[in-house]
Amino acid sequence: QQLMSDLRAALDGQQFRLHYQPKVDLDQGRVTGVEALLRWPQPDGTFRPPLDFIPLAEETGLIVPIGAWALREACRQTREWTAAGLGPLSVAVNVSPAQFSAPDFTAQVQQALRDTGLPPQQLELELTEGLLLHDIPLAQGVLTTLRELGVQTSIDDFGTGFASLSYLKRLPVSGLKIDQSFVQDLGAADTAIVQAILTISGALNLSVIAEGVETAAQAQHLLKLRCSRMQGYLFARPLPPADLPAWHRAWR
Ligand code: G
Ligand code: G
Ligand code: MN
Ligand code: NA
Repeated sequence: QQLMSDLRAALDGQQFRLHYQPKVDLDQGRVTGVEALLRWPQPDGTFRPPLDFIPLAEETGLIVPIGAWALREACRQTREWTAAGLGPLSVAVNVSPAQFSAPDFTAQVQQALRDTGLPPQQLELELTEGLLLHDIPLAQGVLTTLRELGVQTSIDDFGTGFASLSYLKRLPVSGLKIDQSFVQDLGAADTAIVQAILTISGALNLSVIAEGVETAAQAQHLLKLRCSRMQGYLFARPLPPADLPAWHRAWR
């Protein structure tokens, strides 16, 4: 199929890029890190959106080498920023199910850290509920190894999957990302859900960040609920790496 051979060619030709979306802590008034998001530049100057090709890449297994490239590149770029004095900055990399279940996944993570010199504490891996619940014993093993390495892990799009809260105590993750759907309106039901997530996170000692914050009103509301870590268009869109240092210096 055409898309698949295009993907393979893009990988071989090192055409993929990463953009980086900042994460901020409004209490601390600082940038805590960035999330790396895969971009596929097209000849006409546009970017083909990840949702267009990640599902097929996942199906065909191509996501494994693409993901390995993204992991290494994100570590390399963040180490470079740190060396340039732009820190301390953590980088979050999205991990797909096929990547996570590969037997050598933790070895890959270790290798990327070793090769780039990025301290493990500066790397975070974003995992989805579905990925974690698909094979809980496997997830427990991988998460435990990552924790021993000092790598942070978070559950992405939290609240949209089918994770029973009881699984949270069996999965050694370091944080949760509140899905943007709960942030959009923050009506009575959403507020209650966000409060519940914050309460359980406090009890389990998990970090929490709200995603998809687009307006000052949403940010105010989240602050009132005592959620001070946020990510979203209000602060910055995913940025090409060349634009991050200037954005970082300008942000207060
Ligand atoms: O910017 P946005 O359109 O970037 O991302 C769309 C979706 O693609 C999100 O669910 C995001 O988690 C996923 N995604 C972005 N980059 C990567 C990546 O490097 N690996 C994987 N597995 N998913 C990614
Ligand atoms: O699945 P994941 O949470 O990794 O994907 C994040 C997705 O959300 C990316 O496509 C990213 O570009 C997008 N995104 C980031 N901030 C905002 C925002 O404030 N509003 C909206 N609508 N999307 C956002
Ligand atoms: Mn994510
Ligand atoms: Na998310």
